Parts: sequence; C-alpha cells; structure tokens
Amino acid sequence: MKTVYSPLHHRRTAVSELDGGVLIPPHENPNRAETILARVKDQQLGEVLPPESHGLAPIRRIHSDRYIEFLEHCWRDWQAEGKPGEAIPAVWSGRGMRERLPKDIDGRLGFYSFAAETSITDGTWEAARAAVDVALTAQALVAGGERAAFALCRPPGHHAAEELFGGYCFFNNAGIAAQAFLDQGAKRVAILDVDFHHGNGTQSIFYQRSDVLTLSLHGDPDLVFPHFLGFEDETGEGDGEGYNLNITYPPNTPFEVWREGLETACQRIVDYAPDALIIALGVDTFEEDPISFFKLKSSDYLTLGQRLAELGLPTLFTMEGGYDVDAIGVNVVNVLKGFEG
Ligand code: SP5
Ligand code: ZN
Repeated sequence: MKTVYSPLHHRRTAVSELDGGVLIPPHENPNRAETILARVKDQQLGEVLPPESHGLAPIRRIHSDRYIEFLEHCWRDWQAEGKPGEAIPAVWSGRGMRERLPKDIDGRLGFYSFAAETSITDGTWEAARAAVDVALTAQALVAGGERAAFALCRPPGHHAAEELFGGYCFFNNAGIAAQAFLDQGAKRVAILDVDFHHGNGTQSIFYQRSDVLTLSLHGDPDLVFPHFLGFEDETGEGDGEGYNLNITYPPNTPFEVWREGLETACQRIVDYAPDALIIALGVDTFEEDPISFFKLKSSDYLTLGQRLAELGLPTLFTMEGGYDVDAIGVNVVNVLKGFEG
C-alpha cells in the first residue's frame, strides 16, 4: 500500500494545549507523524509519495470561504494585536446569546471553534493545507484503481466541521476526500471513523445527506470529548435520516466488545454498497493512550485491518488521533498490514 506524506506537517508545532487548567505540550505533536513514517518504511509497507497540490477548490466544497479565510489570517491578526502567546479561543456564544460573527480576533476565534485545547500558531495554516493535499493525493490513488492508500495526515481532521476547528483539527481531511470521490463520479461513499473520539465534524458535515454514510465507534460522549455530539440517537435528518450511525462504549472497553460494534458498522456498510470506503484511522483506542479509555492491544489492530479488507472496497485511510507516540507506529501499520493480509 502506498503512503502519502508531507514534511510540511512540521509547520504545526504548537507549544501549548490547555489541559486541566494548565498549558502542557500538545498531545498532537510532530513526533506522531514521524514515528508512523519510520514504521511504514521499516516494515516496507510500500512507496512513500509526496502530495500534489490541489488548491483550495476541494476544501471549499466542505468548508465555508469565510472560515478558510479566518484560518489563513488568524495568526497574523492575533499577532497584530500584540498578544503574547498562541491564539487560544476563550469565549463562545453561550445559550441566549447571538451566533453573530464578531470583528475582533478573540470573538472570531470563539465563533470558529468549539474547544480551547487547540491553539493556532505560525504554520498551522500551511500544515493544515498540506494535510488536505495528502488526503486528496491518496484519494486520487484509490480513485485511479489502487486497492487502498494511506494518507498520513497531520494535523488530523475528523473534529473539524464546516466552520469549526477544535480537537486538534482544522480541515476535515476525510470529508474533503469523500466529496472528491463524489465529484469524480462516485454515487455513494462511506466514512467509518475508528478513532477513540466521536467524529463530530464529519457527522455534522454530512448529517443531512444520503450520499455519504457516516459511522463512528467511540467513547461515550457523556463521559469524554467532544461531549456535545456523538450519541446513539443521532441517526441523520432530512435526506440524511438513517445515514449516520454512532456506537458508544464505556470506560475499559476491550477489543472483544469493541469489535461487536465494528461488526454492526461493517454490516451497515455492506448494505449501503458504497463505491469507496474511507477509514478515519485513529489509534487512541490503544490501552496505553494517555487521553482515552479503551483497552485495545497492538495485535488487535491487525485483526481490525483484516476485517476492513473483507469489505472488499476501494479504501482510503486518513490518519486521525493516537497519542501514545511509542506505540503509534506499530498500531497504525498493524492496521494497514492486516488489511494487506
Ligand atoms: C483527533 C483527536 O483524537 N482529537 C482529540 C481531541 C481531544 N481533546 C480533548 C482532550 C482532553 C484531554 N484530557 C486529558 C485528561 C488526561 N488525564
Ligand atoms: Zn481521537
């Protein structure tokens, strides 16, 4: 399987994540992608290709112009105000207030975000754009006839909605790739999100559509991030009714239990008969993950990859979360090797 990778991910080097009332070094850091890349090479998974530039047009199919413009200029505008640290949202439109776009940078940061752990800094825009190009280049490989491809995206994307960043995500790489499949002639695309966290951005982007089936297996949002979306009674609305599936699990869920939900999701995908499958691949389901609570083991990722291959679909993997950097390379490449059989 080919991997698409860009060193531009290094431009995303925030120094602060708000966690527990203090600023810590971000869990989502450059070592993650480098460790995965090293393992891809070490295990000779296949060729590693640079991304091709796809411009803003495919991003505009998913994200609004004003949001894209905000991300491009946020750091400049923040700095122009003489702020001493990284751009961190600290105010939102609460219940009873208006959802109106303010002019001030603090107000705009709140308008376009849903969480304060994700700061914007110099280079965030360049890295986020490169991650989209990585996803779209891998998408083109699959559209061109490859059985599967791995988009080593960083920053990740599944929390990003049409006009929202947060959860370490800025552009919804998987969603943009799904739209690209459709724009190239696919009739139906399924996005299966196996990251520990609910793919709230992906769900919201496609919630009223039936041409993209969204499925997510994740920690119960009553207990963990993103807290306000991802419950099992969210099944889609309008044309999208019946085209969103959430499966939630409690703390300490082992693979034997997690895979039952995987089976349900796989059955739904088979019934849907998509032209392409996108796996939003997070490995923060790992037992040692520092911010999550499932109990998957490294060998379980081989089994996961095997099961996904049995679906027999053209498959694009986009990298999402996973924060035990020591194990992230092994776990991710296990999924891909399991898939290849
Ligand atoms: C892509 C992805 O996996 N994003 C995850 C974003 C999670 N953000 C909230 C993290 C809250 C971490 N709390 C840590 C408690 C550790 N004891
Ligand atoms: Zn996650």
